[in-house]
Amino acid sequence: MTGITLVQGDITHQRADAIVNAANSSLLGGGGVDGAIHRRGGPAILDACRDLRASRYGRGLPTGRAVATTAGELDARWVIHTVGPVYNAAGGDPSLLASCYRESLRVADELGARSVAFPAISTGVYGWPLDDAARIAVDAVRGADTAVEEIRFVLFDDRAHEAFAARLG
Ligand code: AR6
Repeated sequence: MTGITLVQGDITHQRADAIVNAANSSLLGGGGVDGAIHRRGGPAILDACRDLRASRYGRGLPTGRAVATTAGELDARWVIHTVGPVYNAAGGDPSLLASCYRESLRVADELGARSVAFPAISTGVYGWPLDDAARIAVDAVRGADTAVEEIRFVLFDDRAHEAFAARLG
């Protein structure tokens, strides 16, 4: 049985087996949650990301995919990096956003992670409207076939928390 929980706060202060990062294809850091994870997790995460760029993901991590590294100094065993789709004037591809959640859970299953903390992928710099992103995220994790026991959405601000709470009912 998978339980879905919701908390408001900074994901870098969470304890979980795996913490998901809303990264970009370069895997080499950025702003938002990505910047916060690298800052608090320390240089081991960036080192592991550089190794991935030098091996499996020479051209970067494609949108909708996920890959794990050490969690460095975070209170977690792994960071699972995933790349959300950008939302622009033409909209965005919801199947790619759903894929971020599904692929992250697939990687979590491979690792044997029991608890996974997710941020609201694509809802910051990448511009995805919160209510729609919350619907896609909740539907994706509810529909996932996973052995993860706790899926925790960690929402940074009131608006995001309300949007996810409304979807979870
Ligand atoms: N804990 C939890 N949620 C957070 C935190 C935090 N510490 N910081 C921000 N958020 P974003 P994206 C929320 O922009 O839209 C980066 O530069 C934030 O309020 O982090 O997927 C990457 O390198 C928002 O609701 O990710 C990429 O280039 C959500 O996390 C790009 O941004 C996602 O916002 C990815 O954009």
